[in-house]
Amino acid sequence: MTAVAARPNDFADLVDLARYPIHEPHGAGRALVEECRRQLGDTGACNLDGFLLPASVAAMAAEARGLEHLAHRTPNSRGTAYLDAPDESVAEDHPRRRLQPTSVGAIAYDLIPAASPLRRLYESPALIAFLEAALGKGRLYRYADPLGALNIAVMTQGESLLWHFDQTDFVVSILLQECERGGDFEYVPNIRTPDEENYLRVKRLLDGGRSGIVRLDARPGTLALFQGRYSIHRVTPVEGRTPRYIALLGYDTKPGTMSSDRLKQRRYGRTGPRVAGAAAAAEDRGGY
Ligand SMILES: O=C(O)CCC(=O)C(=O)O
Ligand SMILES: [Fe+2]
Repeated sequence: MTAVAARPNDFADLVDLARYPIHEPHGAGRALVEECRRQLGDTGACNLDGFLLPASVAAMAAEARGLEHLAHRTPNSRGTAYLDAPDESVAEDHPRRRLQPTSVGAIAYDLIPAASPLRRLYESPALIAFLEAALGKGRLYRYADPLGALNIAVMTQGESLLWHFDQTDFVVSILLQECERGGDFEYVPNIRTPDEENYLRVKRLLDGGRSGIVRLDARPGTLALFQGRYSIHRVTPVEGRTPRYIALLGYDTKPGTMSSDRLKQRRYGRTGPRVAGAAAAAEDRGGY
């Protein structure tokens, strides 16, 4: 465990600390930490409903709305469940070759203002200390990625995210705004293991089978921990005029982790600062 002191004032106005005493993972928050570990062990996911106080959900959703026009969009893309190029050496209907539609917008970290409450929560050492306790993977570090470390995914009417496995061990997300219908996060717990890809089950799922699918029941303000490397997941098509906003908080067990330039280019449409002004603003915050 780290020796980071609890600093509840980092986010006492943002998080419902009475319900989720995350600033005391070894004290009042001990039972919460144990519950998170149990849920993660059982299903690979843990949902903290009402994690954010209602006023902070509203403030963060309003902030996302104000930044939405800056989101990089990838309309009408297609990808495989493994987020790799399709493998031309296998049969056409093999999961490693199957392309699925996917479409999402992403607001990069460097576009989220210095005074943002979401940024303050993400950059708080006390939040990391809680996540270290809840995930039990030893020390955690925020991503070093100036674009992807913290980002907000925006999905509008008709957009969906393909069935896929993550290339990271876990994701921390906070739903900021839900859409009117659809936009559900669905997953199949542990459909593959480190030793068994289980292509048959993955193929059945890609063919439309519903066996084993669980829906993660998130509401605005829910913090979710999700281990997506072995549990395939997707977001169903968004319906209605209200966009779905979800904040994605990136961590790794090693310091200095960056996403590849290829991934940055695809998700954010660039690999470096957006404009000269953005670079200067980043330096003002002490750089990355
Ligand atoms: O938007 C979501 O709820 C999930 C996002 C996701 O699976 C991902 O970014 O890998
Ligand atoms: Fe994912």
